[in-house]
Amino acid sequence: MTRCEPRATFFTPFRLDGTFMRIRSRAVSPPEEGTRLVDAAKAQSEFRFTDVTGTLVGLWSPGFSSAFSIACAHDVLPMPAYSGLGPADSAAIAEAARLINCAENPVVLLGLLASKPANALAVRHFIGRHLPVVGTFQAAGAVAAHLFENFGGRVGQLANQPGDRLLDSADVVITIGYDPVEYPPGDWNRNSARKLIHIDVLPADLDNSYRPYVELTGDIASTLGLLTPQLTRTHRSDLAATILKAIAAERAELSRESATRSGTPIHPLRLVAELQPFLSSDVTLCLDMGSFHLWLARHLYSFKARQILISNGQQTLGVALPWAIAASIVRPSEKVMAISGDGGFLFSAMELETAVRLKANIVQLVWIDGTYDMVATQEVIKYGRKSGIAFGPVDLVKYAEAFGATGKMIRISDEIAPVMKEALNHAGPIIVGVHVDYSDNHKLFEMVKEDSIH
Ligand SMILES: Cc1ncc(C[n+]2csc(CCOP(=O)(O)OP(=O)(O)O)c2C)c(N)n1
Ligand SMILES: [Mg+2]
Repeated sequence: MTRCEPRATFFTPFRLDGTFMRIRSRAVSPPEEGTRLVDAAKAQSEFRFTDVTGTLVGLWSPGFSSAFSIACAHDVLPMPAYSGLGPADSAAIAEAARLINCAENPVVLLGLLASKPANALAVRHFIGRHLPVVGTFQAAGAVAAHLFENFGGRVGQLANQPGDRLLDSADVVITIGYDPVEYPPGDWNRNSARKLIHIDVLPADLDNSYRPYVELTGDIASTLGLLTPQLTRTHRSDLAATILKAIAAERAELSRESATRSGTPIHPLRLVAELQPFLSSDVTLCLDMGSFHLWLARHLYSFKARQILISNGQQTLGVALPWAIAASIVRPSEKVMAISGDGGFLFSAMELETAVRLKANIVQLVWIDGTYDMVATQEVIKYGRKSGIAFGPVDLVKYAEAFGATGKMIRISDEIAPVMKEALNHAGPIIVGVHVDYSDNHKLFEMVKEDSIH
């Protein structure tokens, strides 16, 4: 703009359509009626976006207008003409393709960076070549709905999931955008002779249990863009097809059974089943850490990259509400849901003040059991008893009201859908509490491979 318009003496509206690597914008907060423009402009928020596609409109002001406006377009920060990693080495890509093509039973393990929207698109083409796939919690949403039958489910934290059976069966594992902290290799690949193909922006973090045979280091989407056309596989292996069929049957059975659980307090699987329809494509979900998060991370599906943001890899308690506030700023036209346990919620509950001040459209659901259950359950497994995990009752409705927010309780399972519907239509932050039945939580931690308990 500044290069092409320096001599113009007229106001010029302009429009730019495109995908923008980085955008910084400012906006005036809604002023009280009667506020002078100059005072209103003092309270501005700045927003930063990356990798956004859309339309930018502006008004270029000529030099003579500097007495009453800011002349020209603002100076822009100089951007590199080209930046980015580029694809991995072509010989390494060819070797990876050879290995995948001749593997008996290759399985893809998706990690956090696979759920970056640009990468997720390339991942979909890649796994569309008859490649069975599992994903860590952080890869949520990377597998599209039409590839669901290829998807063994989410894995992580404990090696006891249906997806772990699929991963275990592999003679070649292709990791994409995976960081060991998401699911330590010692938990899923200890003493294994299978070959690993590592596709990431960074070289592998080597470990006794993670020694890739081929490393494809570079931009993930462009690397997959070169690798996918070299694949010649025409169908899934019989072994993978059998495991995936069994997983699909278990999934169907679980969702049938979940929908019929109607006791009070409410069973986590009923909550998951009732929440699933609310995960429409215009909703972002931020999860805190705790037993509740294992129920959701394993059983709540998403087919949109970066729709479910999952706290794991030793993430700190209390992240859900602050994440939700941030998400509501970055995605102003979407509805944001946060889910926390009662313990984790109290770690950052004072941030409700921020949410109220920003009028953030957030539904914060809190699963109430009066304990730090994830710690309690693990204490019982390790030491045979629990200690220091209980805390007193908190009235979440009064807490919300004390901040000028709204609070609601879900008392029985038939209230889940109507209360959530009302909460999602509510303007501004709303806290929804629900008492949960954790009597099955020990099952979350059972059936773990002997050598992966730590
Ligand atoms: C800052 C911090 N302290 C401690 C932990 C360990 N931790 C993980 S889960 C958990 C309990 C969470 O309790 P709650 O939020 O009530 O969820 P629940 O397990 O009861 O579903 C704790 C203490 C942590 N992740 N972060
Ligand atoms: Mg709790």
